[in-house]
Amino acid sequence: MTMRPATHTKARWRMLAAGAACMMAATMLQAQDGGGDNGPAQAVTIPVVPGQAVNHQGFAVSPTPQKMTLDKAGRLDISAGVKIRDKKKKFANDIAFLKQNPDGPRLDINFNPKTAVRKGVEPRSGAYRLTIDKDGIDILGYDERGAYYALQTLRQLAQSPAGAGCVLPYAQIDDYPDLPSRGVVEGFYGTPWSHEVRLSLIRFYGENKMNTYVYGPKDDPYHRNPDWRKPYPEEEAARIRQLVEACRASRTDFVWAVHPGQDIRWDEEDYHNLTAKFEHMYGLGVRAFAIFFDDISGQGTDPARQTALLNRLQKEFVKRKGDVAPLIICPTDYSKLWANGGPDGALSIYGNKLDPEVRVFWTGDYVCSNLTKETLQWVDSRIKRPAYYWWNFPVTDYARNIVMQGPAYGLDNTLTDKDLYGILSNPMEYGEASKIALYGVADYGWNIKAYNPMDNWERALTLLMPQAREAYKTFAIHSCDTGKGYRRDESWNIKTFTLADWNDAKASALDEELKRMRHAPEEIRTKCRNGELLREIDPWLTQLEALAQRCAKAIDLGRNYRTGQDDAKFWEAYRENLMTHADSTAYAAHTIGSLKLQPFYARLMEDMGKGYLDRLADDLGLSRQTAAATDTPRTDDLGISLHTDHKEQALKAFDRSLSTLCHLKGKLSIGLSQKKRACIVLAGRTGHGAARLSVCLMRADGSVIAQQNISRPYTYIALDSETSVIEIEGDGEIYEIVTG
Ligand code: LOG
Repeated sequence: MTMRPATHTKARWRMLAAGAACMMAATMLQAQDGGGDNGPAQAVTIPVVPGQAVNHQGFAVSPTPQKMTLDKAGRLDISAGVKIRDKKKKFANDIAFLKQNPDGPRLDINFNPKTAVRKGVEPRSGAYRLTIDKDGIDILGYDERGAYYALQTLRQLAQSPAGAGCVLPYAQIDDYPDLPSRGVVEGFYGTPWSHEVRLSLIRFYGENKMNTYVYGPKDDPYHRNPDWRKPYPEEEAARIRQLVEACRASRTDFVWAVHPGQDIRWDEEDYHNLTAKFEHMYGLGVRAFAIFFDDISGQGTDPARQTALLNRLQKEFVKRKGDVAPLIICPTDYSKLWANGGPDGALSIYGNKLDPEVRVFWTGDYVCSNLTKETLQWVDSRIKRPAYYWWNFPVTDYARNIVMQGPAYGLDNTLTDKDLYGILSNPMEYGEASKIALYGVADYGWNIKAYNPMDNWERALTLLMPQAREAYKTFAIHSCDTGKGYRRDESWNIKTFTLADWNDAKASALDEELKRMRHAPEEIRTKCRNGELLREIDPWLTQLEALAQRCAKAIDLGRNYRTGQDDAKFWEAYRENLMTHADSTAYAAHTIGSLKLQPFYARLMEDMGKGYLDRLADDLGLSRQTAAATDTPRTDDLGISLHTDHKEQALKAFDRSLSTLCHLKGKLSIGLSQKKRACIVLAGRTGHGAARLSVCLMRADGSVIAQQNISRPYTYIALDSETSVIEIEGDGEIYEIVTG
């Protein structure tokens, strides 16, 4: 697995965190940034998700059509089948969802740019008109893709809840995409998608009218250094051929990307290597190519050389072949963060010299950022063409502990194809789990003004897990934020609180959601029929349940705490609800609910812990701890002396903070320089189970007064006036020892 140089990544996070602040929505919420690469925690602003769920009356079409008139009074029943006339004989493989019946209502499928335009269909690839009335169904595409998209719309209507049994409303749908290109760039670091996942995604692209799939996984050695010059071995080559064929069936352009920049030599030999590789890919059926120069250093970054290479390839390869699409370039300056905006910068060089047909990728003001008018104006004026937006969402190669299930938002609703040529999402290495986000990107790129992120997300949940839709929603709503970098709203359905503003109604409301969270994993595991999706999200489901458990227990503890009764019972339950080292490690690897729920748990536990220690101190007549919990206590102030090989460790048992503890293995001798009435030991566990500790009280001359095992996590030891040494021995954690 390849990684970027650490310095690069570090610099990026600082900027990414800042980037999240410049977003568009009016309502913002505050969060503590995790600090990225251990940087200082800082407050960041996260915009809330715009839009809201809409009632589609049982007929939802994806992406949202430009113009759709449904007349639900009229119904065309096609349950007994339709008589299909596929005029151009292109759609035999696309009508499996329909029953055929020579006596049924007719379905005419045709496409032709001239006829279509004459009849008012928008003159662009993918446009169509779909008419359903008493005489039957008419599909007229501007091109083959348009007719194919009309079939997707028809399929969605027929499969909609209100169309179940194939009773269709009369309809006229005049539809076309806003942006020429919509789709996916498999351009992340990490394990590339499996062949099966790629095929499943390619079907998904077609079904949702995405027309572009750029193949450029950073960890495919034949895409990048070291092996970009070599042809794919036979097996891989056969798989690429299958992907190309699958894309053809989905009317999706398969674009093969090469990433030669890290070790390219600007000489004839490497030019020949590149064209030889292109020829090899052409032989596998590839008809569209991209060249990536992102994340490289050295001579490959030279924009004049890059420009000359692409221009020459346009002339000598693309044009000469005749059936190859214009090239796409990913600049080294792909983000405003470090792009040289001056007249001699890469972007201006492209603007002035690069063949105007070549498309230029752009990720925005930051590596992962929102799509804004400003960023496009900035880049477009330099590259002298509408940029091709590479959206680094929902990619998580910079936050691999996250599975992003939130809405696709942060996309300006006023843009047009004059501003950008297309939008491609760079997804997660979890292909099935990326579909939620892709469903949004497809919708946005098709109908920008109408794009409603929240409604789109709600529809995606229904589409992707119809058998356990609500459970999936419960999982997804708490799996949105990254914790660092490109921050996303999360858990917007709940209100958390602190011990200080405890409110029984809020506690019960939160309890309800926690109950749903506890049950969601089992429901998803038993009902979801997409095995691969299940496999991808499984570790996060486990964490969802664990997080819900500890939050619910923290609330229970809160109720208990507020009664102020039974210190021993409280500590036992409290200790049980602390995360063990193993818990924390598992949670760090598969993080969920990091924006609101985990902080809620942590804060509530910490506040209760502090309050509880204060209470114990009060009981023993001690002053409350006012110093910061992290300050190392001074034994003189405590009126004790410590005799142990590990004094630093031992002091953690006296710092009046439950967030630090002492792992005792051996003996700890506490000399009492002042007389004490009692001693309370708050014990934890060993690595394996209950702590095994014993205590011995001694006089100044070393004679033993009493000896006992510490059998409970909470142990109260009464001291008589002769006690001058308390000796604790054994194996276990000691959170705190309070003497007074
Ligand atoms: C890479 C991309 C990576 C993404 C998110 C581009 C053009 N290139 O910083 O491969 O998945 O960031 O980490 C990138 O975005 N570089």
